[in-house]
Amino acid sequence: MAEAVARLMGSEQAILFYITVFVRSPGTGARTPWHQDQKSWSAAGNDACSVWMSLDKVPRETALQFVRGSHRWKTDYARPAFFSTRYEGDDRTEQSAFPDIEAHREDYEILAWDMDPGDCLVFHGMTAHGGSGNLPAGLGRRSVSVQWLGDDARFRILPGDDDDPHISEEILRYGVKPGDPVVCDICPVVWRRT
Ligand SMILES: O=C(O)CCC(=O)C(=O)O
Repeated sequence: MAEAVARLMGSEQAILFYITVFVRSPGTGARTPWHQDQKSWSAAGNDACSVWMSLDKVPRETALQFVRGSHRWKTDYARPAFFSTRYEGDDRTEQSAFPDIEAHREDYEILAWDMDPGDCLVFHGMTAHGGSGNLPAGLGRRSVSVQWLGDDARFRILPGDDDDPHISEEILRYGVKPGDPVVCDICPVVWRRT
């Protein structure tokens, strides 16, 4: 996977940033809100991607969906509220509100695929995606999402609640400073072009 993503990013190296596991029990109706992964990453750069793999069969109707070309959007959209709560005084009005893709699906080119266990989707860190879930009765889903960084990705500190997962403090403890490549014991270079 490391070599594949490095080549797809056009990078000399692939740095393992973190791994997420999603477990939806059968009948889960909660859909994943539309979002751009990198808006909650304590790393920014064009060389950054996620690899999403399901361990179960994924029918297209409940698959993770993507807005084609959204990684090139020029607007800096706010991170939509995910599983977090906005608190009083949490004022981030400088960013435009994330578009309501679900209510205006016809305005976007939305892509999704049937997938077999082990199939992988690789997408840019800024590609808008969501809409998955809403599983029919009896069907569960276990998926793994692996976040990768490449040559130009740099460490940054995000406001508390946006840093999700909350790993910046840990990365700081490993000596990485804002503006540095995010390379340390917990974010290793897994593949390097020789
Ligand atoms: O599996 C899902 O529904 C969410 C996946 C996701 O948003 C991600 O991997 O970034």
